[in-house]
Amino acid sequence: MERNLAMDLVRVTEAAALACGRWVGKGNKDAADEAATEAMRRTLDSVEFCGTVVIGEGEMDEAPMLYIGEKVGKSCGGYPEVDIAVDPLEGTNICAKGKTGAITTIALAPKGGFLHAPDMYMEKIAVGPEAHGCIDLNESPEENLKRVADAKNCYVQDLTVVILDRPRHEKIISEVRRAGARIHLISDGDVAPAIAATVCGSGVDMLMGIGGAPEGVLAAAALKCMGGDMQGRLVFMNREEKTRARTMGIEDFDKIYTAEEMAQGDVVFAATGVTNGELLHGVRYVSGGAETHSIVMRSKSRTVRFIRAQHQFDFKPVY
Ligand code: VTB
Ligand code: MG
Ligand code: MG
Repeated sequence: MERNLAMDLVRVTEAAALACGRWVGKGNKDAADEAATEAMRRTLDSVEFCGTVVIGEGEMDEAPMLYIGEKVGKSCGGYPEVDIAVDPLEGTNICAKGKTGAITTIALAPKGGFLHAPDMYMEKIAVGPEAHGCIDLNESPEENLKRVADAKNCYVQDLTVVILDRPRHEKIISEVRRAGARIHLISDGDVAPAIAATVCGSGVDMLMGIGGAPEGVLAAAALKCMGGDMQGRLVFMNREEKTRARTMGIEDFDKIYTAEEMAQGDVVFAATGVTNGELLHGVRYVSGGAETHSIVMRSKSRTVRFIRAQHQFDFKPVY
């Protein structure tokens, strides 16, 4: 994978954001998700690689597009073989309600690079480069906060932790509060805040709590490119989930995965904002077109690009 596919991938997330941007606030999360998925699927086929979706919209029988195992990309003759992880619209509810933090996202790894995370929960902790090596899912929130504050040379009271606002997080929320840190409770969408934790000045220092496992792998790809640190541990709700995980090659159910273990090799990550968030601006409509704001990066070079693009609808395929 000598070619840098980053620019190709950001065009894919831009197209998805422009497509679902039309559905912001319209109360229809499925239509928004479908629009993003369709645009992503269509634009992926113009990219010169031979991709296989390993994290996607579900199994073939439940997802018409970008299902696990689906081949994407221009063709397989001579192009690099890669694995693809997508969440065409991360934060479907956010988009439907016009709230903050929805993004479109994709990541790419050499064949076999991504943890094949089933659609289940994952406990996560993520921080930026300054606190690399300081986090441990086996430690209490208080201990993790202390270590991160030390590493960042700041007070625990001044750290901001993003946590999904869910009853399952009651304990972690009260522990973080007891430790004295600030919390930003979000309704959905924990990929963008994990990445925001690695961006100096974003206002986010840490992500903690339980969210989707596929999204955990996407976040891991991004954090690896940015030198951030992340740990994830699968959370099994029942026996079926364990059976399913086993069929996907997961043997140690208690394993704590590092970002490096979830996204191995030379990975590329791209995301575009759909609604405004701590990491990215949402799609903004202007005279004759729209503006998008994206982040795109590659682990090999650790180059992180923020891209503001102006799209003229008269000169583009219809979105
Ligand atoms: C969602 C979604 C997040 O985790 O909350 C999901 O908004 C799982 O949590 O972005 P619930 O089942 O409680 O909704 C994420 O998908 C991402 O990890
Ligand atoms: Mg999705
Ligand atoms: Mg999602």
